Amino acid sequence: MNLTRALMKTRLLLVTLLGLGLAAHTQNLLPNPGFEAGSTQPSGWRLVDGPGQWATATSPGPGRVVRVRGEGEDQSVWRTESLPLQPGGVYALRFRARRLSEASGGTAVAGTSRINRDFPLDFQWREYGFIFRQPDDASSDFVRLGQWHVRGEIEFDDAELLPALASHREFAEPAGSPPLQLGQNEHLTHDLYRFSLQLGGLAANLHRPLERSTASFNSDRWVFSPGAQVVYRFALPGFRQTSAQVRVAINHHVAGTLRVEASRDGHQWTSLGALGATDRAGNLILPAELLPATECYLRLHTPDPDTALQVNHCDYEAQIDPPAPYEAAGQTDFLEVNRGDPALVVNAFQLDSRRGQGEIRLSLRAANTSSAPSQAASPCRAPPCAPPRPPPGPSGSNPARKPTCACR
Ligand SMILES: [Ca+2]
Repeated sequence: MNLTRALMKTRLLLVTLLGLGLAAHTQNLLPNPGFEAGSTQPSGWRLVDGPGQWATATSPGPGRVVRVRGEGEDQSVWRTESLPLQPGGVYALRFRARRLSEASGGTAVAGTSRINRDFPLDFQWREYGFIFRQPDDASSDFVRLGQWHVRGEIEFDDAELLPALASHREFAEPAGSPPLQLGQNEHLTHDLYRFSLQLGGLAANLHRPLERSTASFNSDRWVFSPGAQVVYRFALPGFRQTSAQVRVAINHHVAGTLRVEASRDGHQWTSLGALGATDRAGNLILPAELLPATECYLRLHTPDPDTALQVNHCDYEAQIDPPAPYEAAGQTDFLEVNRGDPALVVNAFQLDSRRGQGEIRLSLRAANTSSAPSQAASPCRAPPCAPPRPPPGPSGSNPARKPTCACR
């Protein structure tokens, strides 16, 4: 298979990282991920909010699964105990799931207590997943798999939570300036830079300009509670932003005001405007005193004690000087280490596919966190490339996950 053609615009690579003479350990952060262990309930998981079942899979399958049952206007979830997730950490959550034959309406829900994504599911076992960035004020959290407003039953198996890394495309020009990075949904065209927020993709709330956040997230929108904030940093080394504007929209409003602010340093904030019950969207212009600048900060903030609103739109646009000598579309790649030497921690990586047809070069930077010296004899192995999604099995079957999954 031609690896270059197999990789999509957003590339995801799964690798095993081995130290010399050391066995590889699983990096899955979830307990009992296949739900096979336990006596009266699956070890490491418990049912909350509503009904469900630890069950044996129907039809040929690899053993036990967890089910949740809904009456159409309720929710029920299986959850782990608290996991030591890193504030601001990037994670990939993956699982297989299906609806049982009588189930209708509603959706499966999956994520942490702060980051959720809905998955409508169908009647065949399929693999689902997404990548997300934990809020910066969440020092620990749990993972949940469940249903919301389903009438009937759905079931889950083979859950996986892996730390992930993001890498953004680098551009060396203009000469003499630090490398310019552009990620997914960032574009540079002549004298214009654009960032168009897309929250419904594989990477959910993670984008290169995201600096920090304490808002929660649901499927394709930021969820603001009292005191929450989301800060973006639009850094364009080598280019001065001479004018800039942002369009922000509230998609759901119950109470409170969304304050939109800008800054040159991320500390001193200047108000651009406020959105709320009557003004749910607006084009806001950065004032002249903040420009020109090579980087601008944007803050969405809900300081009011009575706040409940959601934001699904945030587009930033800046005139730049000098004009870019090229047109550039950003790209973000993701890497997960599924097994490896626990002492070797990958800090950064880069995928380079511009070396010719059919060749992808993966460069890793890893640190040895143990006191013992370590030599990586074969530090990185990319398993064979797999199709974007395994072909669905016959209805009612529970085919085992493919043994390795390289990129999708
Ligand atoms: Ca199982």
